[in-house]
Amino acid sequence: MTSTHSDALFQAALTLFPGGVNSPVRAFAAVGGTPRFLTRGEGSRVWDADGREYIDYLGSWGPLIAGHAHPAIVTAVTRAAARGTSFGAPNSYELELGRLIKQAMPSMELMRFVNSGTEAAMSAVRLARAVTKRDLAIKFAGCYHGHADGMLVNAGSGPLTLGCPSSPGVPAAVAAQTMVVDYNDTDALRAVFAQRGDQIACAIVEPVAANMGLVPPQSGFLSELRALTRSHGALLIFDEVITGFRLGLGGAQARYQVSPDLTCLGKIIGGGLPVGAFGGRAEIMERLAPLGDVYQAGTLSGNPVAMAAGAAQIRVLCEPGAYERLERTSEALEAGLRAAFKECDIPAQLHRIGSIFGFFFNAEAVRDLEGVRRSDAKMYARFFHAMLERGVYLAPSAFEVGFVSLAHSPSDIQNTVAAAADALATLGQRSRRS
Ligand code: HOZ
Repeated sequence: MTSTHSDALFQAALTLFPGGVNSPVRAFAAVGGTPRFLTRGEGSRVWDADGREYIDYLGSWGPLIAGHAHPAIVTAVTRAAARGTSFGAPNSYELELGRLIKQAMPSMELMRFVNSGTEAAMSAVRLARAVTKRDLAIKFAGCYHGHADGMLVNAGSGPLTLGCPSSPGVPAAVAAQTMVVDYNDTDALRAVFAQRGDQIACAIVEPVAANMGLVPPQSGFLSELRALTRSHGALLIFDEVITGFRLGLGGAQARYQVSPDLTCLGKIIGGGLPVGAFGGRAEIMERLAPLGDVYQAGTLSGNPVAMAAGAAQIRVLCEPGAYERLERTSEALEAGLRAAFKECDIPAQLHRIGSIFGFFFNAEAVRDLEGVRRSDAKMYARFFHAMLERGVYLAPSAFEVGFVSLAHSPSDIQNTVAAAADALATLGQRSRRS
């Protein structure tokens, strides 16, 4: 299918931005073809520069849980912007969003707003190192915590998609301060703590890994991580950039009943505007400047327009029945997709937790990055394009996830399932022929 206006825009973008994009995962590099330039979003739908309409499951990589251009969020943004777009000074919008977050996640006794999940994770790890007076950080293979130097070690998301999970440019001395353990490997974790427990400042984890496709935590993994960090005097950092406010108001920590020392939040608390936050126990957070000596700052942090958008979205999520409705919609999508996969003879694993879902074209169960790597990314690319042609927009990478929003209707789900059944039937025939 030709994509005339998107093609032309992409050619122009190539003259301005490396690879034509301002974030690598957008470039369709792993699935091939020209990225669609999107011109409009409303509810569950997006439209591209050629006027094609798609049912969207990217949701701007997760934050748009209420759907595109939700009226309450648009009104909040418009009102706040009319009163000033930035002050670089305290403002009352910060208080409102801060209170909503603390109510939902009581482990965040004190928090600081930043501008992205990257900043949140980078600052949380720095704080953990200062508090514990130790340097080593544990991260898990295939988890992604943004692109700060120390976190670009065996990382998921774009680095995994593009084949550079440990990026050049990160000094070896910095990378050496990050120890990588396999996700869900409790034995390896015990061994690492047994060997170097007194040097470990923190373990940072996506409680549900969602940047290498969707890989749920196995029973006991998070509680053992909590126990080991606590008993060795290390801090536990939950990166809830994807799971926060997505798996329920209390995020993964409420769902799995494991309370971290520090939590990182990202784009979802900005309703689609650039926001992040990190927070946790007061005695830890009080080490931050200006109270303490750990420096962290940002001119646009606590930006009034972004704060207003985030608060408006959280208020939508607090409406009675919001998460129940999201669960019902997501269940229907899962059931329909499972039936479609069963009909075709393409081996696949479908994972879903709440409104997050992901596919692996793989006959075996997937529980870690090795399993993820064994899945057929080329088949995902074919499936992605087959869905795009049928009006369904999925993440342009086998190593990302899909998001259901409150705006997806029963007929969106029916249409998506019908598109998947048709796409898989075609791909199944093609793979039998080849
Ligand atoms: N964390 C996002 C994907 N899981 C990344 C989006 C981006 O890198 O643009």
